[in-house]
Amino acid sequence: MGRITSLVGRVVFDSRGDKTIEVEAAVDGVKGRAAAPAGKSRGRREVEPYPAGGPEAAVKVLREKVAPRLVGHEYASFIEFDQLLQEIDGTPNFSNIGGNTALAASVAALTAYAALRGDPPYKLIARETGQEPALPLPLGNVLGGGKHAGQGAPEIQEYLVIPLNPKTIHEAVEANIRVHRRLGEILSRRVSGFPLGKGDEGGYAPPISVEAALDAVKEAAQRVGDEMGVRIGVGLDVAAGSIYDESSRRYVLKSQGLYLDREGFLNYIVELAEKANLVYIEDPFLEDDPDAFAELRKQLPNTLICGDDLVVTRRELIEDCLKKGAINAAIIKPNQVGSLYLTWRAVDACLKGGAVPVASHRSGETTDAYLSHLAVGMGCKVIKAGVLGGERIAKANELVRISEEVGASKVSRIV
Ligand code: 2PG
Ligand code: MG
Repeated sequence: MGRITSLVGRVVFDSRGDKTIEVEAAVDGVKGRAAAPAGKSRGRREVEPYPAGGPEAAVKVLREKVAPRLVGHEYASFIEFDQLLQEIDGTPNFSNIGGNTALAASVAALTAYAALRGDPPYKLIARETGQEPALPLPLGNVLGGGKHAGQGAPEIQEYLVIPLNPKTIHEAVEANIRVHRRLGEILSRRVSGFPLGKGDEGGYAPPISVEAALDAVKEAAQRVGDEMGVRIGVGLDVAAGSIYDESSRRYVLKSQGLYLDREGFLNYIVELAEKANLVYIEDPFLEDDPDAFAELRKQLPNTLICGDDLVVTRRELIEDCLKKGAINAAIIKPNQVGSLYLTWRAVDACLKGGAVPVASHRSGETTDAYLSHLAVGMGCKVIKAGVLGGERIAKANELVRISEEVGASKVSRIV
C-alpha cells in the first residue's frame, strides 16, 4: 500500500487539438499520469465528460473538491479508489466532477501505484479482476467517413480490419498496417485526384460511396491476408445515430441514393455483410432500438454484432441487451462511464454473458497507452485503437511491450 501524496490536473490537447484534462497523481511521491480522450459520435447515455466550464473547470474541481478528499488516502485498489471518486461526485453520471476528470484521476493513481510497486499497470488490473492476462486482437479502421471525416467521404463511419489467426501480436499489428498501406495504393489507382487525405482516426477518407469503400478495404485485406498467410476479417462501425434523419425517420446514405426505413436498412446491412463477408458490425441501428440489433443477430449468427452507443460501457445496459439477444460484443470505452471500476463492471457483464468485450479508443485521443493495459488486464479479446497515427500506434506499441512478459503468441481468438 501507499499514500496518495498529490493529485493535480492540467489542460492539455488531444489529437484533434481540442482541450482535455490530464491528471498527475503521486503515491508515496512516485508519479503517474493520464489524460482523457474525447468522442465525436457520442451516445446519449454517456456520463458528462466535464462539469460546466469544460476542462478548465475540471482542473479547478479536481483541485478544490477531489484532491482535498484523496490526498493522504491509502491507495489500496482501483476498485476502492474509483468508488471513492463516485462518492465524491455524488451523481449517477459524474455531472459534478466530470467523467473525464474521474477517469484521468483513476488511471493516474493506478499508474503511480504500479510505478511504486515496479509492476506494469496491466498486472495490477489483472490481479484485481482475476483475469489471466492475454493479448487482444487489434481491430483498426483503415478508412473513415461520417462524423470523423469531411464532406464527400462515405457516410458510414468506420471500415475496419482484424487479423483472426495471427501467430504473434507483432504479426497482428503488422497485418493491419500493411492493409492500410495497400488500401492507399488501391485508392490512388481507383479514385482519381484523391491525395490520400485521412480522417480523425488515421483511416483514409476518400470521396467515394459506402460500397466502393467497403470493396476497396475488402480487396486490401484479402491481398495482405494471402501474402502473410493470415485470415484478415473486415468490419464496419455504422455509428447509425450519425446517419439517421429524425424528420423523415430514415437511415440516409446519400452517396448510394438510399433513404431507408428500419426494415430496409436491416436488409441493406445484411446485404453488405454477405457481400464483404463482414465479421464485425458495430452500432448498425439507433441506440434506442435493441430489437433491430436482435433481428440482425438472428440473420447473421456468425457475425459479431457490437453495441457502442447502444450500451455506452454500462453494465446494466449490456446485461439488458444480452438478455434481449441484441449483441454478442460490446464496445468498452472507459470515458463513457468515467472510471476503471465502472469499466470493469461492464467488461465483467460481457464475460459472464458470453459476449466479446472490445476495448476502444475515441476519435479524439492522446498518446497515452493505458487502454492496452486495460484490455490485457480485464480480458478484452479485441482492442479497437486505430492503425496509424501517433496516438493510435502508441496503443499497438504498448501491446508489443506487454507481450514481452505475457508472451507474444498469447493472442486471443474470437472465432
Ligand atoms: C466510435 C468512436 C471511436 P467517437 O464511434 O466507436 O471509433 O468514435 O470516439 O467519435 O465516439
Ligand atoms: Mg462506435
